Amino acid sequence: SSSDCTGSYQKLGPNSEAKNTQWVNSFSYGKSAVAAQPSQMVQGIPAVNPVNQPWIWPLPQNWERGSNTVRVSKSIRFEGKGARQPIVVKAIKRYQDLIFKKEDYPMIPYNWSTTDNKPSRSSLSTVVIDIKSTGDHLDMDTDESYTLTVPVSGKAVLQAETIYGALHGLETLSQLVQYYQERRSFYIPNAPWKISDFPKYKHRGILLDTSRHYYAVQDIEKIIDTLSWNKLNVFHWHMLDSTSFPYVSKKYPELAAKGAYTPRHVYTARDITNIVQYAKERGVRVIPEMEAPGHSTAWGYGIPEIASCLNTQPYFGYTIQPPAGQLNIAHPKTKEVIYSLIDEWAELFSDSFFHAAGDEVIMKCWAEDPYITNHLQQTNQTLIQLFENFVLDMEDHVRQKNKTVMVWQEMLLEYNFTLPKDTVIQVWIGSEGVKEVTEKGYRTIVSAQNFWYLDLGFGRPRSNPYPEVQGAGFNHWNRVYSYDMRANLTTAESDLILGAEATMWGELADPNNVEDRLWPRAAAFAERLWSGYENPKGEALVSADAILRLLPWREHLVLRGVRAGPLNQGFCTRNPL
Ligand code: CP6
Repeated sequence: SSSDCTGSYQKLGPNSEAKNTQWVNSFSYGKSAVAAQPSQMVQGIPAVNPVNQPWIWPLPQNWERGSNTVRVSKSIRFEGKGARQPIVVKAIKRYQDLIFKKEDYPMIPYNWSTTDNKPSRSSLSTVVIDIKSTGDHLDMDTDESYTLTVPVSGKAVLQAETIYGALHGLETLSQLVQYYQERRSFYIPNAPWKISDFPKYKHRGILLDTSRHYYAVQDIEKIIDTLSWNKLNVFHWHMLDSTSFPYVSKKYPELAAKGAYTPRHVYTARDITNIVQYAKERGVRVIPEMEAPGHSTAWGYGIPEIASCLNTQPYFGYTIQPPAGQLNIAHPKTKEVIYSLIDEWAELFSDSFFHAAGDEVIMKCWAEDPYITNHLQQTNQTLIQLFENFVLDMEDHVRQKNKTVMVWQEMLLEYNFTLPKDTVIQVWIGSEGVKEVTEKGYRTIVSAQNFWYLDLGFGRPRSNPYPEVQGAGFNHWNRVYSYDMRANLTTAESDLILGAEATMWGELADPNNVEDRLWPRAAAFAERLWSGYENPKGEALVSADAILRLLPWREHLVLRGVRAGPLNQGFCTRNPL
């Protein structure tokens, strides 16, 4: 029976009788499936009862609903001062389309036949948008909260502190609307609704690597759309790496001229400005990463004197991956170039965060470069001192632009450089790193490679640290969802977690497979970051419940044009029995 689809995610607890029959309003699994729904006990924390969840992804913090069905007018209007703010005007246009995108719902139609909802006589034709603050500034501390009420009759009200909260509210509203196939029209079931929502973590991002493989501007914009639908708010742009230098610098055009894969595989200042604006209109910050001084071979194609061990053959021992080459940290020209690029990016990328990298440098590349060894002798310093000075000067230059500096964990944990306390440390190796960084009192962004490196695909079977999580040896959505980045932290330490980023490194991903790699797994990640590990009542959010919302959410992403991979056999998402 269809219960097998969800049964494998369930941990049968002592209170496994779910008596609530409201489920039929929300899920299309057939009665037998729901009869088997357990209310779960997860490590002593009572879990959210799956039969009481709305079809919203990520799950809102607080929600109440009733038992009336309200028809939604196709000419739904948005009014109020908030609805006239330019970014909101554009969002309304998008959502007027997205709300009614369910006509061809591919699988899982909303299960109306079993609903015990009373039909409301009036229909919803107006949403009042009320936004407290004016302005459109977006950064990590932007208030993203919103409240949404949908009455049985009369106007719906969307209230938010900022336009960005209002955007999230529009997304939630779009998810409340369901298509009724037999009646060929759209309804919101379970009105009246009262939702008051906010994110658990402020920094909720995806890293995209556009150096190993190039992504066209439209490819990037499509990813940004999908981020916003999942209430993710950071696009970490890992634009540069050893393999190609696609940025067309104003001051040093030779870098892209020689370093890009082809003259067309580039990002101009105009492309960047467009992407930053596109993202902002969807509540997404764009944080640039200037990958240096490692992973930077391609800089040397345009300006050879700023590179060490350029294309050394064989590369083994000189770099993590080919081609060999990283920045010559002793050469004055290197600083000149890097500071100019920082100046250009500080303008183009308006965000207050700037990533100064520092990952995976290989000492042998510098230790065998006569330019560097001569310099070390003349200046009477060690290679590590030279490295530290280079890195701290670079970060200082970023700080002078009034930016918060982000770096990879090696800067603190491997080299123990004297980083200012406001530096944000991105952890990528393992969860031990989260403990070490926060113990030292630094703020952190977590990108645990065993769980949130989505470019690595589903395979790579490894020892399974969560045997109770079905399929956790493979990095499928459930494993992504299972990772608790607060593990072993004190409260003070876990308060230093600003959020997390799932990564899409580029060695094995390009625009042809990126959507399948990202979705729906990055949606599972997104719910952890937005909804957290427990709801405000202290009930755990567990995968056995989440799957009941994630299955339809994946279908929904497909409807919106995203090539999201399937979560299970089609059998599990077919029409109800
Ligand atoms: N590129 C850069 C990479 C990686 C890093 N930096 C990476 C390392 C290990 C894995 C995946 C990606 N490809 N510039 C590390 C931050 Cl498993």
